[in-house]
Amino acid sequence: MRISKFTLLLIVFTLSIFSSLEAFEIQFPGENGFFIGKPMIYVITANSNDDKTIGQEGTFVFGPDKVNIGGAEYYDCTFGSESNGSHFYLGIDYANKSLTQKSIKFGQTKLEINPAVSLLKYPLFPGQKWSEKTSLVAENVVIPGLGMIPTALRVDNVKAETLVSAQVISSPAGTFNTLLVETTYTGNMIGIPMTLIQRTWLNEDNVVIKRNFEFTKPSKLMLYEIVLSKPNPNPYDLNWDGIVNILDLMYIAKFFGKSLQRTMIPNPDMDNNSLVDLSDLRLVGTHLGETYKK
Ligand SMILES: [Ca+2]
Ligand SMILES: [Ca+2]
Repeated sequence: MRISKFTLLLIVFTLSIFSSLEAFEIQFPGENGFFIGKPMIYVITANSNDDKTIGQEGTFVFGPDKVNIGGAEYYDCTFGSESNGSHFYLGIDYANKSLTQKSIKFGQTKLEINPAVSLLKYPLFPGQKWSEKTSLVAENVVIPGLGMIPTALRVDNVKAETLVSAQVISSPAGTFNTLLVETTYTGNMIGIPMTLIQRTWLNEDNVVIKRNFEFTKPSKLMLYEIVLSKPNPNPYDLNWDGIVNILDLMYIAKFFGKSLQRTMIPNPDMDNNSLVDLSDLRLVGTHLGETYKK
């Protein structure tokens, strides 16, 4: 009897350790935490507008340029590949510790969100949810096989419901513990029920590992999906200042001897053997002096 009680306690204790490892929280990172102006490299895994872009790598940059929309300032966040460009107009709301989404442009297609919705609301943790009302106006919508719709599509009384959950996901950049932030937009578009889901997977350092947009109604259609392709935007420039020098070696030294449980961004484990050691230092050492476009 005693032993079984003890065993039970041990199981509960072990489970509580595991669940606390699983359930991490992302705090409001402030302006710097959005890596403003730092390029991140993603690969396009879905694009209903142009499937030729699938497999292409592109660069996402959060700002630094800002635009004024309806009296409020938003960062002009861009994603560009060889033949495709998109803009996301995102605002940092310091008062409410959130990131707001105002407008999106995929090629010629424009989507206005009025009022702006909370894309991310900090702290983020599994089980957190929020709900907002908004309206959507889509211009120059292209339907595959049909071409461009000549009039703007307006969807009023849109319900935007967000749910946060924990997920471990793999991308070409590595394997990450992530929080999946999933927003379901539901409304009626010219009398037809519409559901659009926007998903963002963030790692513990507030870096987007994967993002997609999918229509589940009126029909299932993955509009767009990008996945993080590299943990270091420029391979040997670990502090992202455009040059490989002593500062990059110092970044590796900070983690020297450590075995990494997950991929870090930037990643000091240059040869991806899960251990930060001399061979990682050597790899950066052989590229000293190299410069990258900022
Ligand atoms: Ca550097
Ligand atoms: Ca290594």
